[in-house]
Amino acid sequence: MVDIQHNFLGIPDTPLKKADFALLPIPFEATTSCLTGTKNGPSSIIYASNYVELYDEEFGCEPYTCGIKTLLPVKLNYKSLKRMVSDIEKTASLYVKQQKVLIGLGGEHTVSLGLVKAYMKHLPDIKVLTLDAHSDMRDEYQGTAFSHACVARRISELGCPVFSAGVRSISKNETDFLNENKNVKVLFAHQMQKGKWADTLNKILPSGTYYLSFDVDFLDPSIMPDTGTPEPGGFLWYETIDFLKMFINRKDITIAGFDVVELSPQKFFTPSSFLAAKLIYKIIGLISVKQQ
Ligand SMILES: [Mn+2]
Repeated sequence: MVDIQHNFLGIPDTPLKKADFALLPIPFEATTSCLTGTKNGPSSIIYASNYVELYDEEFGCEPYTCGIKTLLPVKLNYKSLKRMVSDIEKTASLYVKQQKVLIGLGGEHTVSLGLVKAYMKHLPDIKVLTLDAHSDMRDEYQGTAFSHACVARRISELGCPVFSAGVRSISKNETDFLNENKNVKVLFAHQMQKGKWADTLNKILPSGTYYLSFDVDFLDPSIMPDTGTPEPGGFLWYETIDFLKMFINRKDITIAGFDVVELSPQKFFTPSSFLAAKLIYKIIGLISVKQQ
């Protein structure tokens, strides 16, 4: 048996004071539509992260030395979805106000609503970029306004600008909502297939402080099959990393926090969970190398 620690990357526990990053597992699953299992996302990613190489050959360093604190999972009260969102907000606020880069580990996409609410309290001018196969702009889905399919709409209703890219599944009603709302912008996947989409997307994104919400179904199902609602025509590893590099390295942009959501591991360890763990470590690396 391999001795797996319950810290992200298997690193020794880091005191919060010494950590720039705080990783918050949120095993929230209440409204998944197709493949279930997002509640197992955080534990599967943390397990897989034990096998991620700590040294990053691109950055020439071990980015974990910036300090990554793995927090205890958020306690969720399943009696009320609204209450669950506010529990996430309350827990996240504790770390956002200490200016930690908070990493939300989903769980289904609804968790982003609680996380963004926490950020808006402390950084009212924050903007949200969501990379997602779906626009998540429904007013209601399967009888609830707190469905994963409504999360971007709920976030936009908080008054913060929402930019969404990679979308390749959207309803007529959501399209009407987009056309009527100026603080929501979508770059569709079909508009990103030709040429340098990373450039195009960066031109759309104004300067400012951002919260990045990464739904793993942004990626192509060939490299990310373990997700609730997989959609063909997604994005591959290097093009995604190239975009993140351009975005995070921009001098006029700061990333205050991010989440990785919607992993539904069909087994405890899958290549998808390893990919998600490596993606999180890459984003940590990009943010911490930029800060130095
Ligand atoms: Mn999605």
